[in-house]
Amino acid sequence: MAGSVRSVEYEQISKREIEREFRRLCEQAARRGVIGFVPVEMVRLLPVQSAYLRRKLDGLGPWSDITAVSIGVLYHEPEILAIPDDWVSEPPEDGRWNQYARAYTELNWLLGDVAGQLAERFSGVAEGPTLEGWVEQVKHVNDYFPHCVSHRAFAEAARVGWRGRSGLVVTPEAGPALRFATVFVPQRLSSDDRDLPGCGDCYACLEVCPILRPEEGYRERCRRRLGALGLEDEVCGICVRVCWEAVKSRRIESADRYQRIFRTD
Ligand code: B12
Ligand code: SF4
Ligand code: SF4
Repeated sequence: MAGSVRSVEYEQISKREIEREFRRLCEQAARRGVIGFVPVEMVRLLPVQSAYLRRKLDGLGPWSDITAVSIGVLYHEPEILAIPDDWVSEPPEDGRWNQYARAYTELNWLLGDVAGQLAERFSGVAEGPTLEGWVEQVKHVNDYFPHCVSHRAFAEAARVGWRGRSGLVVTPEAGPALRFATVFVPQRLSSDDRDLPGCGDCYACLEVCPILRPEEGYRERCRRRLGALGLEDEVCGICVRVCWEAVKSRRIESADRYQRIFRTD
């Protein structure tokens, strides 16, 4: 648990205050962010992840009082445009794809820092964006699950975005072109509701990726591809790129409707 929990134990935490602090941290990093709230007990988790979370939040107070704050930090447009927009088995020689790999590493670092600072400030507990120093030990994708909670489960429940056909959480503001972390705070805060358009009749991600067959369990094959591509970090992201394009092309309406994005560039 971060910081001196007891010192602010009886202070009321407000959503606006958390949002303000998150906005400040995003501005400092010249990145854009999205945020949402959901009581932790309203989120459906794999049993193994639920057990992990209960251990992690032990001491934070009654389960029914804990709120998950889902935070997302967006990629810059050139970083997403560095991903190929069609299927390729090997990276093109121009090395451009690594711009996305480097942004991935930067966002992981940034989100870890932002989540840690929010946890410190609001007497909470941070779940970082990824499992650092683990990849080498993973032999199967299932090895990840007992050691983390799904940020997508919280982002989806907090209505930050909808669950796309790709399995990714898709936001009206940036499609899936963002990374998530979650901060758990010891106070029950209400979740905002908002209409999310959903995938509609789009199938772009399923059309572009031969691995992405949700009904056939794509996860392990995707994991192997990320390693095999040999980029500067374990990424691919073609599904992210095509979805970003798909959402962007119908974003005119959403951009006006959704105000939660923190514009800093
Ligand atoms: C393991 C992992 C992978 C694995 C496995 C795939 C996966 N996503 O599960 C591999 C290596 C393949 C992978 C690939 C990718 N990943 Co990944 N990955 C993770 C990681 C570390 C854990 C995900 C996890 O816990 N999955 C468990 C599953 C089961 O969770 P879930 O699908 O959300 O299901 C939940 C609910 O639906 C519900 N549920 C589902 N089934 C059931 C059944 C029962 C009985 C119950 C009760 C509940 C339940 O509970 C589940 C668990 O909470 C997260 C980081 C994190 N801590 O969240 C990133 C994360 C999911 N990855 C991410 C990304 C971007 C990618 C890639 C694009 C790689 C890249 N960066 O280029 C690809 C995309 C693949 C895809 N189309 O989804 C982002 C997603 C961002 C977004 N917009 O959604 C995350 C959130 C990282 C981050 N910090 O932002 N990833
Ligand atoms: S590409 Fe289209 S179908 Fe796939 S997740 Fe994005 S909006 Fe949904
Ligand atoms: S990240 Fe995985 S699911 Fe997405 S396009 Fe690449 S191989 Fe397919």
